[in-house]
Amino acid sequence: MKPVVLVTRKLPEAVEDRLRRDYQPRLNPDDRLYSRDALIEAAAGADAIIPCHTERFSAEVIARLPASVRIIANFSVGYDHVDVEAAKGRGLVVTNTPEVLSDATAELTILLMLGAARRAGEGERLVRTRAWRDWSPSFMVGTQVSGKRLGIVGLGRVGRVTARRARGFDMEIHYHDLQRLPSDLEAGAIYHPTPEDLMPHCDFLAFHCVATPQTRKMLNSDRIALLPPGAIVVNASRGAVIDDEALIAALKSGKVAADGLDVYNNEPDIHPEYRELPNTFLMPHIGSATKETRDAMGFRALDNLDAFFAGREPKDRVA
Ligand code: 8YV
Repeated sequence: MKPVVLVTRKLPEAVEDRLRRDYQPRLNPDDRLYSRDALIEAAAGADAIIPCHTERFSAEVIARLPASVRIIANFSVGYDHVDVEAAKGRGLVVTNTPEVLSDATAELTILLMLGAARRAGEGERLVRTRAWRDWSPSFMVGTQVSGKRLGIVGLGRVGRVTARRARGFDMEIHYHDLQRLPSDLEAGAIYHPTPEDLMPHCDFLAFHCVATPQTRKMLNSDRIALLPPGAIVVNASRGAVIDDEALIAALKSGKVAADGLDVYNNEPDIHPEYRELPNTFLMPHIGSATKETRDAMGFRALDNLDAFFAGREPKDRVA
């Protein structure tokens, strides 16, 4: 008997085709969002779940999952939506989809840097609303990206691709991570052992770290105060790493010239002031949203499922 797999969201066609071939999938063709209770109900009799970051597996949800469920094979690299300790406690295997989305997420980060620095949101709004009337040497003057210093928090797989792309703009790369990387991975990036050491070197600051209790509100008012005046902040990791009130105050005062955000606290009900400010460049959590990457994420989740049901260790096991 093929294992039963609950798939919480509509996945790319090629991924769903493979699911139909190898499993008994419970698909979600209308892509409706499951409530917590509906998710638990839909998992009845399932052997596995493929969720996205839109489903939260708190300790309470994990405790209520039917005993038949043995693996959560996430369609995401981030797994902060899963209480990993609770999963381990129940003997549930958890996997993620690293590597395959690094290029797409780094591309989006570069877009955020360019969009925020060159005021792309403002410019687009001006043209679209027919409010563009004139041109002058002082019109829509932004911040040049080329040759500036980019500070990266978390020089992991995505951070390193962002660094490579940014070098194409002759940027000098600085980084903070829990540990200094070997020099072949650093590729000339300058290590700072604490976020406080990193901040003064960031004309641009990009987050590529995971959301944990330790990184929650990592960008707070004390650290913003250490940034050079007119720094630009971008985030394509998780909203939790930013203290929204502190960043909004800095965007208003000009201490931070602009930000580019793809991820937020409490998505999609983001802090309303981000929408009101002119110097924010805002994307709706689309870091990995390319056809190539979404296919690859699905296949990677299925590779993990295939290994698990063949009695092998899934490659991307995180619990
Ligand atoms: C996805 C992401 O869009 O993989 C992640 O961690 O944040 C995004 O790339 C989303 O999480 C898919 O579930």
